[in-house]
Amino acid sequence: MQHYRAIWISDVHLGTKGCKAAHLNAFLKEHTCEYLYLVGDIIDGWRMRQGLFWPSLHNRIIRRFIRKAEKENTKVIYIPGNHDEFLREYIHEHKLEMGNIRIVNEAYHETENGDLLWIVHGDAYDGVAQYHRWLTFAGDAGYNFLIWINIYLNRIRKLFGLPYWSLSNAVKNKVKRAVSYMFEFEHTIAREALRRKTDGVICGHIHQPAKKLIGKVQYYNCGDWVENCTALVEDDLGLIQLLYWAEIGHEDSDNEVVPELNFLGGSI
Ligand SMILES: [Mn+2]
Repeated sequence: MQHYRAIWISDVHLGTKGCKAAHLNAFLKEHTCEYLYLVGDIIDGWRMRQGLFWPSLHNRIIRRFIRKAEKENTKVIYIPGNHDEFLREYIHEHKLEMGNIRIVNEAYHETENGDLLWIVHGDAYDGVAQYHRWLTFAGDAGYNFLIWINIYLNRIRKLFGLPYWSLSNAVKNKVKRAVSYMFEFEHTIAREALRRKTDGVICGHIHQPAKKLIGKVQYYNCGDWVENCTALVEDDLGLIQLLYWAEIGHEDSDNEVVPELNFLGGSI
């Protein structure tokens, strides 16, 4: 059992096949904290509209959140994202409280060493969401498959006297745009954190775990529990670290459902 002052997770996407629920369940079981921030896209309401996928393991995650609030006296702060925006409707006068669980649009957190952090999911600061799917796709086995298809596609094009067309180059261009998209997002958020006179920002949304300095602002991104399985944690001295479940985890949480192909319906 490991204790932290605060834990931040985002982009769990419960209700989708891609959610690494077994890993998250094990992570929550082994960690306690004073503050648990759920930084958006925890429940995927978009996917649920297309037919219900809700294994009991996903229920267990929800029960763990409630259990932490009730039994471990953890203050749970749920900040909805764009995929769980249905919860935003419940936020009257900017907050909804149920015992130790609060639902708010955004929050501020003061670390043990006095730094003020702005906590927000981040979709409001996202210009173009679509490019992201290409980035997750590129590192994938799907990329090799694309190149293979490309060979056959061009044989057909040649048959019809058409010039060579590089599919993989087209994908690479998309990836470049995805990288600049993320750069845009991170800098927009950091600028806003500076405008709000905070020392840093903790967000999610782009499924890209990060802990870095952007100008004068500490930029943290929780990452996700679809691919990266990451969490941000604050220790008792106020030090914030980015944890990768792959590095701290155990093999017994390995029984996972097959993830969905990200590029088909991947949206953030
Ligand atoms: Mn999102």
